[in-house]
Amino acid sequence: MSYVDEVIERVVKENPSEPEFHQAVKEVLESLRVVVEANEEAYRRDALLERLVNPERQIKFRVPWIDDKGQVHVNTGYRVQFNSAIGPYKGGLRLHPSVNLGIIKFLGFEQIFKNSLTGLSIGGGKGGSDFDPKGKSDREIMAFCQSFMTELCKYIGADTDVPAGDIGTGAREIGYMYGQYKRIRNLFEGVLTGKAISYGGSYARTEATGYGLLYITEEMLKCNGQSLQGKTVIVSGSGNVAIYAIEKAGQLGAKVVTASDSNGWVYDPEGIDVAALKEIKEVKRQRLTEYKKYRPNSEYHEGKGVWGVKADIALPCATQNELNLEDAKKLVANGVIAVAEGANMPTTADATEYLQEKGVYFIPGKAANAGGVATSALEMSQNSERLSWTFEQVDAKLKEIMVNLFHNIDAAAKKYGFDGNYVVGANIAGFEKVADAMTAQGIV
Ligand code: NDP
Ligand code: 2IT
Repeated sequence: MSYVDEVIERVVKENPSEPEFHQAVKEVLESLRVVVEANEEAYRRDALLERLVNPERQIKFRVPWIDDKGQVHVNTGYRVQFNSAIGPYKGGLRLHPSVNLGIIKFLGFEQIFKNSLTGLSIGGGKGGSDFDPKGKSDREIMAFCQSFMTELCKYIGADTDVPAGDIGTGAREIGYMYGQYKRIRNLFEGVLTGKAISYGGSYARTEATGYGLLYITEEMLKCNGQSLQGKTVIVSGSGNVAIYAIEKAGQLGAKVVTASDSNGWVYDPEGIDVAALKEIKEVKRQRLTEYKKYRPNSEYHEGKGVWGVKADIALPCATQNELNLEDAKKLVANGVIAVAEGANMPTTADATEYLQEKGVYFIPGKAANAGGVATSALEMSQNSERLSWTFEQVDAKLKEIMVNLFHNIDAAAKKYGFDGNYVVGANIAGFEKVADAMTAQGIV
């Protein structure tokens, strides 16, 4: 059996009930087959792939907190410190009832390659909790965040592990967690990113994932003789990534006609009103049903449905496995030319394969949404030098990073004979730097 197949088999056997982790490992290792075969003897001797798929450390802890009625709740907290070969662990904290160890491991594993692709010095990690922030008061959110950080603060630090936002964790949660970290550790340091500007946050971090997604999409289209100008775009989600993807798509001349949340979706034929979306989601924290009040000509539908809307480009920006084979068939039938993943692994494996077979340009999340973590690394740099760069400076660096990233994955795909396969390109380009660093650092 080939080395890649052996390791995939072991991962499935040794990590039962973690389907998302298996999915992520399979996709990456399948892509690496050609590189692994070329170095098989050394990699096998050093157990490089076994070390790559085993987190350096995984922490699981109890998070007790008290609700507004005095009832105590207990959630589970996680931090998976996956790989520190090229820098301190870096990756977000997800707060969502679906969180379990397998979800955090899939996200942490993806983060290794994503962070490597940014070209910056950051290793891979991820964390979170099965806590559900929906419907909680500010005080309850604070109680949870403080309890969560009371334990997490023992394992993180500005040069050790630097968490950030993800689903359910935005500026409010980062603020409460930062306050508790500082209080316990007595350190004012860049231990979290996605902070508000008033205490060490970076301009453009809020916008970075969505903006970066459009910068790389635009560059990819440009290199294939196309552009975003005049294109119709469908977006899923209505959170941090979706909102700023919609905003930047509009600035680059495209029209986004959909957004969604976990209850339903909106179709706005004149283009999604970003100011209305921000007010509903960022300020009032309401459901998308409210959107029609701002835009009477729009439609609201319960359930799932954005992938059935006719468009040129699809940007899944909500969650894992939200775009399946059936959805991919609809996209192709409707003439979609490009799919770029704002979320982490939103496209199922069979859907990805189908889209690629049909000639749809496909940029995987670890490349397409890397602008968020890249800007987090820029926030770390600013914190280290105790200076703050302007919005324009950070945005220009973000754009440069995304353009370079596209050319790196494109070149890696071409080098190994997979021209235009950005999945293979991203996995290989991300892996090479990490593998070199792991080899140089010996068996650790
Ligand atoms: P938010 O919490 O801000 O928004 C998430 C959005 O996705 C909401 O509209 C939410 O709807 C929807 N959603 C979440 N879970 C589900 C689900 N199970 N089914 C349907 N809809 C769902 O998160 P972000 O925008 O930050 O994250 C979105 C994706 O982007 C995630 O995959 C995340 O890992 C990834 N990502 C985020 C980065 C960042 O910087 N924030 C960076 C790179 C990737 P509802 O509110 O109803 O739950
Ligand atoms: O998935 C991701 O890359 C993030 N949630 C952002 C991580 C970060 O450290 O900014």
